[in-house]
Amino acid sequence: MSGQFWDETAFQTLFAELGNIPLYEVYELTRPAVPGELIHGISILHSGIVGNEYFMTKGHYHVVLETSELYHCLSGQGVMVMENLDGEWEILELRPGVSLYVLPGWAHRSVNTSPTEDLISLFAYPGNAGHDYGTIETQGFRKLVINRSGSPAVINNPRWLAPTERL
Ligand code: PAN
Ligand code: ZN
Repeated sequence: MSGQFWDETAFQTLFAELGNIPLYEVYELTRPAVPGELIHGISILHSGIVGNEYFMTKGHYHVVLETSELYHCLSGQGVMVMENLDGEWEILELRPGVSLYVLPGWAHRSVNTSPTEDLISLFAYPGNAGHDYGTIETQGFRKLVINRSGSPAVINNPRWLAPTERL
């Protein structure tokens, strides 16, 4: 996750203090990479803060942009940050019992906004989806979710880089 948080100094300080601790864990049943299969599993995103940014997943597009994903929150509280290559974005709440659909073509990242609890979600996506981490690594998400006086707030990502070329 180095380079993914807005406050890289805070990330490096935490890393130096705690070592290479996992911010999140993913357990999934791998299935053949074909459209008829559903890869599914559980994501456990721990609670914590880097600078004033909540612990979050790295986030990605699917390599096959036409593939979608279903999330169902089992426990905790958080949000799903989503955006597409046309510049649209959306941030939806995750709380126990909420199902959330990530549309084809939308990058997605989950963020744990609880001060104490893990954010635990079940997910399922097509076997052929694949993961493109590079696009988000390079340009980031347009929006960040930060802790402002104890509550989540959405801000523009000051480090967001517009793609020089659109697909
Ligand atoms: C999820 C994610 C999981 C971890 O299974 O892979 O939440 O997030 P990152 O992959 O961004 O590190 C999913 O969206 N699969 O497609
Ligand atoms: Zn995905």
